[in-house]
Amino acid sequence: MKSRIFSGIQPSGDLHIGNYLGALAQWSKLQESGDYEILFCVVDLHAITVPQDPVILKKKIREVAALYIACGIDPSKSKIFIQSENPDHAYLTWIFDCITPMGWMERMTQYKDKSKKNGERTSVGLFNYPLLMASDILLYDPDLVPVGDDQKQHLELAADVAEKFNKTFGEAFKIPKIFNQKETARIMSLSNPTAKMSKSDEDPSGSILLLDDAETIEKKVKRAVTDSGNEIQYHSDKPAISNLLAIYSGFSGTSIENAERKNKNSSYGEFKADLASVLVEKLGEIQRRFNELIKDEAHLNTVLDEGRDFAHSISSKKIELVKDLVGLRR
Ligand code: ATP
Ligand code: LTN
Repeated sequence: MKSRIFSGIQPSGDLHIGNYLGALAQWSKLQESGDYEILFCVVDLHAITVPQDPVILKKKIREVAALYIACGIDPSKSKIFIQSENPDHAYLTWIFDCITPMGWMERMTQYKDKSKKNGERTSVGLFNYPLLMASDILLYDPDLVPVGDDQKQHLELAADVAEKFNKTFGEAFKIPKIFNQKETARIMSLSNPTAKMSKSDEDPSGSILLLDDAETIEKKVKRAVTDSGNEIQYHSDKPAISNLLAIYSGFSGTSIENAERKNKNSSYGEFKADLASVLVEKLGEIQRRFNELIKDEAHLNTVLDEGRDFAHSISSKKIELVKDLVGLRR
């Protein structure tokens, strides 16, 4: 039997190059190895842990699914589905709610950061977010969960919850493993290299979106902050240039060392122009495929129906086992 992979992205905003390098590009590489059975989910139930406009959310759900495919996920090799179309995710979350100590959840740094903004108005769902993520994963017994560095703590929680369940009720879940590539594991904001590039960042100049046009990309790269000095060098003292080098390396398919060597005699301005052209070319290809896919509603629906049915055929067996172990039976 092939090893299994599970991962997901929230349709909570516009996907950016951090999502591409930290998630989508790695997913397609894993897919191309042919070694795995793969499930990729559009995690819309996670998106509503913060307020969303229903009309925009519907659009984003389809958009993210189409972007998965445009970025290289091939529905004949990997299954793509929408989280809210499989009720097993929310069901298992409730079971996990009931066995997870509050103390484990209160330690989650993403919750602490995100809840600062809204204080008392923060939703219970945002607090609960890591258990919905644990359910996404544990329903499918994946061997690998490819996510960016920022999700490591959530993965560790999922492993702890799985262990706790197995110990309390009997073996039901496989302990998941994180998978990421170090250099592209965390792409930083172009306007603040100490903060990660993020969909929910209010400053649009910090992120390059997968659907940005050429002119916008060029403008954003040109305005990206740089470090003092003038060497194009990957170094902890040079967080801004290191970030641009990581992006360059990720999009041109060359190593960081090669990217440094190639740009050794370039000025910051020349390096940025080179980076912008690499981005415009690669994102242009993605956008052409995306525009085709988003027009063909029937095709996308077929892909998502098939993905949902496949996912449910696996998760429903897990739910039956869990109900049995917990004692939820007549
Ligand atoms: P939000 O800002 O709303 O939390 P996000 O931009 O962090 O969203 P997610 O949907 O939470 O995006 O993440 C989708 C995937 O992209 C995850 O695997 C995550 O680790 C990865 N990812 C997100 N941002 C980055 C980044 N800046 N660098 C590398 N990977 C990232
Ligand atoms: N929280 C994740 C998105 C996510 C996910 C998952 C990733 C939700 N459920 C299951 C991997 C597996 C994030 O990247 N922000």
